[in-house]
Amino acid sequence: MCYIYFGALHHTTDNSGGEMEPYSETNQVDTWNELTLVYRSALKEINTKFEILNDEFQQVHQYNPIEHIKARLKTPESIVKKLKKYGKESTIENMVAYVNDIAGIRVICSFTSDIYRIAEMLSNQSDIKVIEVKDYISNPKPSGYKSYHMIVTVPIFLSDRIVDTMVEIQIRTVAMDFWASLEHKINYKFEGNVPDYIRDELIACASMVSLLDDRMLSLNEEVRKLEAAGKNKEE
Ligand code: 0O2
Repeated sequence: MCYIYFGALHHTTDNSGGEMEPYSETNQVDTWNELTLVYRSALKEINTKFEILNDEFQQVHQYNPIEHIKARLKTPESIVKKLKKYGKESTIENMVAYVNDIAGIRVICSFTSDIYRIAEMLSNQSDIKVIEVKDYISNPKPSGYKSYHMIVTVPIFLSDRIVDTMVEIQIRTVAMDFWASLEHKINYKFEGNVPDYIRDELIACASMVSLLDDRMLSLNEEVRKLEAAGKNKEE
């Protein structure tokens, strides 16, 4: 049997905890298929974790912090493009070593406060290893982009080994997602050369998104306070 060695950040052990040997001359198609199986499994694991947290929230607090979840595997074309951007050759070893977002999951929340709550709950799970956090909510990108990014690994239990597999998680509000989707489409349309006045308008819209998120959060908190006061009166 051949084993795939998933590079430094994708730690591979056999089921008794022993280290596996790096692979040498494996058929590239088999390797690719095995890799995508592992990344797809990692997406399923993380997706389930978020669903469980959402269900528990519903039970305990009577509301769902997560509006919806989108998961995707990066296409081979996008992987090659990213490797080119990093000045790396398009090999499977480089893809595993340098492309952190082959498996990507986007979690859309109702309110900014939910983003931090959900991120913390996931980070505290014992099988999750947080590799990197980028908080573009506290520190938005110059484009106006806001989102909370985490790179984590999750163990995938195969028949004969455990593979710690990397997943990029982006957590954002509905409003942030709306902005990011349009901005992404505009950038794509203009191939990165967006006219200044459109760029400025996008930055202005990003400020409005932040304002909207803040006001919706305050509104929600006010309603919950009234609900709690109503319940206290009944008791
Ligand atoms: P795709 O097709 O969405 O996956 P990296 O690009 O990963 O080498 P970087 O830029 O430091 O390094 O990573 P970062 O900041 O964590 O961003 C990764 C992803 O966040 C991007 O993936 C986008 O999905 C999203 N993102 C980051 N900045 C912006 C932005 O200004 N606007 C929008 N709409 N999305 C952004 P990819 O690989 O670029 O693309």
